[in-house]
Amino acid sequence: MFRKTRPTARVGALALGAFAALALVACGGGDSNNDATAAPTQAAGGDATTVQVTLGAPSELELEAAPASVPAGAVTFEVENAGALLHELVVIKSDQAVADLPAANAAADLSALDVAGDATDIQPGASDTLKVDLEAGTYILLCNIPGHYMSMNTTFTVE
Ligand SMILES: [Cu+2]
Repeated sequence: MFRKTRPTARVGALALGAFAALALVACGGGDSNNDATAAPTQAAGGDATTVQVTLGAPSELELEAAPASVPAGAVTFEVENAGALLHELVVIKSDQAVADLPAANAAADLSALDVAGDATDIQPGASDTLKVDLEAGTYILLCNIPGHYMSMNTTFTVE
């Protein structure tokens, strides 16, 4: 039972030899590290731009986004709640000052605003992903948990 026969061992050795030969060809065929420098160009071809959004840090009622400006098109917001409270991300197309946004119950009145997308109910320590298609314009990213948006906001530009 389970006797290793020489033919099997020989096939294995041949396979290893072929693999090694392929690896050598791959290494000699070109510097694969060059692919990394080509990535930004590929992004223009349709891949979504990624924006990192941090909620609840460096202090609880703060919202940070990087980059703050992206090209129009598909945008993926990777949202992390680094705070101790429930937070959320709402993407609003508006060139108003945050203080001038229509408000209700200590929150922005989203029914009166142009909301491009949101990622709600993000628990402390949790993350969420929001994918939206954004046209050029000025946006406000904010957390609309009652009492939060006046300090948890940032301006975001789509060019
Ligand atoms: Cu919040």
